[in-house]
Amino acid sequence: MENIIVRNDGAVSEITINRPQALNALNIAALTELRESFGNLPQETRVVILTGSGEKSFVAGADIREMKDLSAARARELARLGQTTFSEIERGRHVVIAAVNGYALGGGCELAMACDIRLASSNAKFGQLEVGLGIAPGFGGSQRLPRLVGKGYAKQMIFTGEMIDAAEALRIGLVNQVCEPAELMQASRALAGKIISKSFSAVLAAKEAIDNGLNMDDESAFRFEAEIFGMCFSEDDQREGMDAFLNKRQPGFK
Ligand code: DAK
Repeated sequence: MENIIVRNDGAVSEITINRPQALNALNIAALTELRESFGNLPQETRVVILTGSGEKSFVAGADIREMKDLSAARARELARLGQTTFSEIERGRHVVIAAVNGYALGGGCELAMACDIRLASSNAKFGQLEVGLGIAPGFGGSQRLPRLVGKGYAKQMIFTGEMIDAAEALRIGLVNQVCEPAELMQASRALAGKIISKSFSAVLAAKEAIDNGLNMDDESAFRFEAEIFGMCFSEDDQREGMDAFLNKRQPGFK
């Protein structure tokens, strides 16, 4: 692949968007490869750490040079490709940690928001800059940002097109943690390590309950949670986890 680097290490895979000449902006080729790289992860991958190459940028948005001359039909195609790729990342059977190592702008901010958890380096900058280019967010930003930070702040970010820094992103709940740039990958790997030490079937069940439940009314969401909870009892990990606790030993999950 030309624009994406994949490194697999047991249950953890690292996917790096690698277009440093354009601050890792996503063109159609990079988006297509990104989709393929998630689709082709090895069976044993449980957690994916997604980052950008270099120390300056995670993803500086969709590739403006490529987008500029798109016809309306190609723009719709691009939007569908971006939306499908991001939805597959969000709904896939992996936990995805965005290690935001610099600019996360436009489509880059939207990509980070499609991940399950976001860690940021202290030099990271976030923004939905689209209105300055004469467009509205097209890769899910108008939907995911208000769900993460609330409608008021999301509207402020989208309507002004201003960037916010990592400290502000932490304050409003857009990121989970801020680290020194040199420690970002180490912190992401440590978090991945904690997740893979637990029952993965239970982690995925919880992911499904959280993601689907957020789009339901309370009554339906609680019923859905009960369904998911019940399904855990048909997994070996439930018996193993509880037996290990009662016998004062460490669980050996599947
Ligand atoms: N696209 C293409 N090239 C980019 C780029 C981008 N988004 N961002 C940076 N680059 C390129 C620059 O053109 C420059 O290339 P050369 O001139 O060296 O050839 C190189 O990366 C280095 O950038 P700068 O020289 O500008 O670096 P600075 O440190 O001075 O500034 C910056 C860094 C991140 C502040 C600046 O590059 C910048 O403002 N970049 C643009 C950020 C931006 O506006 N991003 C949001 C893009 S809008 C949709 C589909 C998708 C979307 C919406 C709708 N539909 C189809 C419905 C998504 C939209 C977006 O993501």
